[in-house]
Amino acid sequence: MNREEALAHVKEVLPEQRYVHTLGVIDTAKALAKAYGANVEHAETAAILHDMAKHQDRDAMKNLIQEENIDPRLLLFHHELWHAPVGAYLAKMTMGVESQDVLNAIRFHTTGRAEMGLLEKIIYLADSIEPGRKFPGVEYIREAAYKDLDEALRRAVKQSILFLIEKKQRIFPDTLECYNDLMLQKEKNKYE
Ligand code: DGI
Ligand code: FE
Ligand code: FE
Repeated sequence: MNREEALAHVKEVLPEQRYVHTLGVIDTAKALAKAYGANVEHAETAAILHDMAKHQDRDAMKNLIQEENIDPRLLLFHHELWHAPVGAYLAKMTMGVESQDVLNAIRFHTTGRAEMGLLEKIIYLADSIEPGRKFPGVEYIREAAYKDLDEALRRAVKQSILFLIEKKQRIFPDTLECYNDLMLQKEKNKYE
């Protein structure tokens, strides 16, 4: 599956607004990949496909998580989290994506996790700051994006956790582990 076919597929399965968001994530992810020396083609593939499962049927996603031995804790949390691991599964099974880096970037783009790889960080951040994103605090994250990837990520994860607390939603363990790990790296750097 080449880039054009993948893009045509997501255009087909996503509403216009989500497709436009995806185009923004592609541009931002490619720019970040260039800035930080990541594989630009991998960044582009992950960006194109990151939300491919966003509009999948909820029961179908639930069944897939159960049948394919995807992290069962997901089913105890908000269904918004499901499209990321389900997207990674579909990218592999229906789009022929083989790169584990690309699959992990799709899988963890919503929650993050501890010890994220470079491509995972880039896709998480691109999803958060693409030009269509308008939430309060997005400028503060954008300011750091091309200067200090981890600092930008800390700001983005913090914003996401604060948003969930405001909405009185539970926070998925990977999200908290992502935040803790980024803070630990910062503390380590301070004392080095
Ligand atoms: O798919 P997008 O809208 O582009 O962005 P996304 O994949 O980051 O999904 C964002 C949604 O996921 C948003 O509604 C908040 C929700 N979310 C992210 N982390 C958590 C979460 N929801 C819960 N309950 N817990 C989390 O840790
Ligand atoms: Fe998403
Ligand atoms: Fe997205």
